Amino acid sequence: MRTQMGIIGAGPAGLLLSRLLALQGIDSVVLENRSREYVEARIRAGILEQNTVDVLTGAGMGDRLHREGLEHRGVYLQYPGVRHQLDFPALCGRRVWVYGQTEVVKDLVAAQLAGGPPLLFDVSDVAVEDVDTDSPRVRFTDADGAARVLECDVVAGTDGFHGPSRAVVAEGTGQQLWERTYPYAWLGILADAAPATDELIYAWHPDGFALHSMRSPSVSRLYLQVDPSERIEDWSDDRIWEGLATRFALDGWELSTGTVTEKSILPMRSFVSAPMRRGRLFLAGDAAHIVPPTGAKGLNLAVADVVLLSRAVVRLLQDKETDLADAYSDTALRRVWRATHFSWWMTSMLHTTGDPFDAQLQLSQLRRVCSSEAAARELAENYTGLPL
Ligand code: RFL
Ligand code: PHB
Repeated sequence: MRTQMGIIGAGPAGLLLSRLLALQGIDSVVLENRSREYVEARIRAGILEQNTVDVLTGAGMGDRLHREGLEHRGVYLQYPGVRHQLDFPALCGRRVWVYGQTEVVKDLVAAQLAGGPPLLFDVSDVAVEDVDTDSPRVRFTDADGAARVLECDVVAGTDGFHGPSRAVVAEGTGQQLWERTYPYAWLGILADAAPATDELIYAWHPDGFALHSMRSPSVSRLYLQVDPSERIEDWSDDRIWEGLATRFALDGWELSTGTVTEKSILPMRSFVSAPMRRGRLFLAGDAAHIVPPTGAKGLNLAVADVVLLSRAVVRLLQDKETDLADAYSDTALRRVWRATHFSWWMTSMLHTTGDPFDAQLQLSQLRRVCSSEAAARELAENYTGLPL
């Protein structure tokens, strides 16, 4: 097999990259080691920046998003006795959308399978070779067990945090890694319950952080800060609802409850690797960086990476110019570090540590964001996404 761009991983980064390149006349093949059902059922992020919505719309992926997505003009920040709304359009002229990552992936997979570039599920043994030459290749075993070779001009490692591409970049470059593991985790549930709020609530509470999000007018997505050593088996639905009710408590307001359809515990970490390129292999999305979910940035960063990468690849393959490819890693990493700082800052402000001094600093910061337009604007600009 031969293609211009070999793409490893059919998460949002790989699928969108394939789509953006196809629109520019560049062919690609996407290789995914999981099944279509698995990829479409994975519950992850829920908030799209305005930039992400614009990119998806420009790529012809906006129909269902505009029909079913929920446009939000802000979020609530809560601490005991106070629930304060941040009005994003007033603060920075931008908004965000609630539309699950699973829905973005379903839309992209459907477009790809309806006449888009090849997308192969259930492949295994993916290995990238010769990335320091102009003709890299990807070896893999297809779903029928046959050994295959994909000859490429360029390869994208969009294979997430556990994929093989980052290690290939590390071998040939003096790769640098930065990492922070946080002493908290999120217990997340999906529930058949109409959200009791019009916009997301980020709540600080002495028992720990809680987040009220949603997926639709009838489905709520809720999170509780827990210790990373907690086991999901020890959290009955009643215990989760009680924890949520305590942390979101506010006079005159009541949480809606319903059947819990999914629950899991997610670790929280920050991770950045540089460079995001070795020769003709380019990393994008979670393959190169992870942020804790408090800033809602993971999926949006993956989209920002592939917008840059698609421009660099078009210029490299069509104009035979290397400038954008050479600038890709540094340009992407500047945005990655901004999102890494914002996500760390939101995480640090909202998660209790058990230290009373930390708690006073957090409450002081929250009061500041809720009373100073300058402080609120800083949060709003970062949350809604800085211009691409
Ligand atoms: P993805 O989505 O992980 O996609 C990578 C794809 O590569 C495939 N793959 C391979 N394919 C072929 N061969 C191999 N050897 C392969 N190894 C892996 C994988 O099966 C997968 O299909 O990365 P991408 O595209 O960069 O997208 C990034 C986003 O998925 C991610 O940043 C966010 O979902 C992060 N994240 C969250 N972000 C938020 O903003 N809010 C959230 O609530 C939120 N929840 C989450 C999350 C990430 C999670 N992970 C990764 C553990 C919850 C979870 C559980
Ligand atoms: C979600 O809806 O899953 C979600 C929303 C906002 C976040 C993290 C996750 O900051």
